[in-house]
Amino acid sequence: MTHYIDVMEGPRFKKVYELMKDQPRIKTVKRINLRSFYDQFDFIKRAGYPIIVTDYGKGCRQTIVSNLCEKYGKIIFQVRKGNYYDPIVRLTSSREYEFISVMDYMNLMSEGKGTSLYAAKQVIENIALSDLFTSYPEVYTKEEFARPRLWIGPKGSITPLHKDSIDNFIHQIVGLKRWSLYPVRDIPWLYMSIPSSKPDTDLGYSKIDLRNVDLTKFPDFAQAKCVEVFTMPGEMLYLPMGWGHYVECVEDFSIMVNYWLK
Ligand SMILES: O=C(O)CCC(=O)C(=O)O
Repeated sequence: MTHYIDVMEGPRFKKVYELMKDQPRIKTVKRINLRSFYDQFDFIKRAGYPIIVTDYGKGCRQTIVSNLCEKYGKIIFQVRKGNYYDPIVRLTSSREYEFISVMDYMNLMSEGKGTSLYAAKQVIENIALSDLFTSYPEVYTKEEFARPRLWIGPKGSITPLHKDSIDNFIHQIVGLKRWSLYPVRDIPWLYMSIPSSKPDTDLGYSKIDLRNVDLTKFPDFAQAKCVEVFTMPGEMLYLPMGWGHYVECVEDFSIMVNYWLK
């Protein structure tokens, strides 16, 4: 049985699903170095599996925090809070956010007080990538990427289960994140739907709360098989379009920048 026809009918996802529906399963995500990633990218892209680059570049947490406070302290972050994580709420438009200056957010973090606030997906056009110890992946031109996004969060920050509409390059600069990845072939079992605010998209949000899965409500989820992986400081995860993912910060402080294609 296929759930949520809308998500299966996304303009690009439909083709990706046809290509990947018989893709052999993997038990772990392969790790390679940056040179091999660049050399083999055409093949990696066609194969459609996530891959981790081990030497994309570590950052110094203290330097990043002082750069952010001293140079960009007045910029306003829109941080996730409250009902944001409710899988049903996120299919509507009433997610809760708070607006807070970079300086105030970083101060709360260093005092261990901002534990329920996740500065996720921040647009960082005014922040120099070099101040965050990161740079664009060299597999496409800069113009082919959307604006990079910054994700800063304390331990326990999560992003609920969803799929993106485009390939993603995720640079873990500081801290550790756990990724529960679901291959494209399992999307029909993830009870995903297109958010009402974004029709005609390849995005998909799941109704399942992975922190507490209710199999009586979502029985077909039992058929989905997750590949779990941790991203460590200095690593870059290449996540092909259409893979479902649920993400959790598992160390006290995570700093990550991601690069979606346009
Ligand atoms: O790191 C996170 O919390 C979520 C990241 C994510 O979902 C993405 O980059 O697509």
